[in-house]
Amino acid sequence: MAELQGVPRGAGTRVAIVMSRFNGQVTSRLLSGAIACLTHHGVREEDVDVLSVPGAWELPLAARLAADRGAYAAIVALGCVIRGETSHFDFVAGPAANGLARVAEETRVPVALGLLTTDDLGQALARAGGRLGNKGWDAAEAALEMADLARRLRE
Ligand code: INI
Repeated sequence: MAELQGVPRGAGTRVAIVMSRFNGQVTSRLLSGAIACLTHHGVREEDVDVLSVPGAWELPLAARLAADRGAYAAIVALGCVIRGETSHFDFVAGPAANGLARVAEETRVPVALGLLTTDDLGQALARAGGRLGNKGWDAAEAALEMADLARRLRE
């Protein structure tokens, strides 16, 4: 029996981060966490491209455009949808998450979900470098692990 698990190896790994500017005080912190994680694991700064989009709704298309370039081993998607701020939370958050999953499945480029969906700003900040960690870091680490798993399975 073979057990395969990727490890977050950054050296030589090209990564795209797609980040939404909506709720920017949260997403900028997710971005800092993601970049800190990539650097921690040895990803070179010149191997990271950050694609900035208006809101979470735009994340799947940006991820698809990035995946279609064929240049990135993984994509990290960062965003923040706050229920209290929108009556169309469900129209944005669900499709964004589902769309990102579809991009990963259809292109086979791992897409990590660093999309916060919270009831209020406090919950979001707690997960963006606050007392509950930084989901940007977590997403970046998952992206590197999945990139490595994909690499191993191709070998
Ligand atoms: N986009 C978000 O990323 N978070 C939100 O909380 C949000 N709210 O509250 O509406 C949001 N809306 C914008 C949406 O993602 C698109 O950018 C916009 O509809 C233009 O297509």
